[in-house]
Amino acid sequence: MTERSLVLVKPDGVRRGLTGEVLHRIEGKGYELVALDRRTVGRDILAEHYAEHEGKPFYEPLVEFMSSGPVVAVVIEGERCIEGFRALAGATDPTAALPGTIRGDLGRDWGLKVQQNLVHGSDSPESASREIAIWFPHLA
Ligand code: DAT
Ligand code: MG
Repeated sequence: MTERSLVLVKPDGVRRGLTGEVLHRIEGKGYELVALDRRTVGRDILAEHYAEHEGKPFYEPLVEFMSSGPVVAVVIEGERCIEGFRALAGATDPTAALPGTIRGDLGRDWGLKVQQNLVHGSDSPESASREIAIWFPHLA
């Protein structure tokens, strides 16, 4: 079934000039770029986006990091693209992420409190529609 997913190139990815590389891998895989916007977001948007993680030990540093610079928000589309992008991204911990994945090829541990792992991708159809409504209300 054709579905949509919300992808973010996180501040570390934008800062390192890896936005094009991430988009290249998404397009190479055959997914479409439906919407794309670079923006710097504050706590309000991030609190909504990361609601499931509120109260966890990494939550505060995560919100701090995600608001530290611009992100590039992207809506992608294609058959099973939610699962497909998660496979492209690799495991959450960039040190453990397999080579061949975005995080495995381009990410590493920088010794900071939060894992700076370059990208976000929705993890289910429910998360995807919830997150697309936050970042691109006109597409919801
Ligand atoms: P993912 O981004 O792979 O979906 P997640 O939703 O579990 O992972 O967590 C959201 C982000 O929070 C993740 O990209 C990096 C950070 N994070 C998750 N678990 C962490 C941990 N144990 N220590 C530090 N940061 C963590
Ligand atoms: Mg997640």
